[in-house]
Amino acid sequence: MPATLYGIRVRFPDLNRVKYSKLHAHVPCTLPFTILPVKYESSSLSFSLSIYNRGVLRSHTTMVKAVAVLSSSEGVSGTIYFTQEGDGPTTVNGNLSGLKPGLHGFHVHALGDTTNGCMSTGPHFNPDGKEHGAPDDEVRHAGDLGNVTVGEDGTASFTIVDKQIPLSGPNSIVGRAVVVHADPDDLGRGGHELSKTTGNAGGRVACGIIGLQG
Ligand SMILES: [Cu+2]
Ligand SMILES: [Zn+2]
Repeated sequence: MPATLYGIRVRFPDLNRVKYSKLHAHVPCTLPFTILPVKYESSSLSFSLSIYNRGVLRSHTTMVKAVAVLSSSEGVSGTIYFTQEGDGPTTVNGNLSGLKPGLHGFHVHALGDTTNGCMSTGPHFNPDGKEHGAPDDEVRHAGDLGNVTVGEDGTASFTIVDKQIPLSGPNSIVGRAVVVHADPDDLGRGGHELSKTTGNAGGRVACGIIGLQG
């Protein structure tokens, strides 16, 4: 049964006011919803979108973006971007350089504290008190993002989509840190005494604090 959308209201946090635009044509959509193309006029990439049907709020979506700039005394650098739409998974897009080729453990650690370099970022972010694991394991730390693969030129570009690292709410990773390790993460399967806590991924070669991005 087609419904009719009478308006779309978009809230831009950076403008601190509500913009309202009426659709001049009745737009048929199939319940529950068809996502309509909306032209975002804001330079901000964080926004919320509310869709009303006859004055009743029918859909509400927020987009949150965050970024971490990684650096280290060992010549490793990179930028990691995070985006989350509504309560969906978080997409992680990263670029790293200055690393040795091969696999490197890549985690969200609990603290955004770099007063003692990457050492003070705490353990893997683990709000549920679980053991270390692989990203697709039932038993894992929320911060367990597995490994990134570095090529012969020392760089890595990667995309990770994960459901356990939200950018808002009680388990938000904003204000925590991303850490790149010297060695591969064994994903809890290595049989080493550290496998179930850190994946035996070795030293912390670079890290960056995850901060909100406009
Ligand atoms: Cu780590
Ligand atoms: Zn872990």
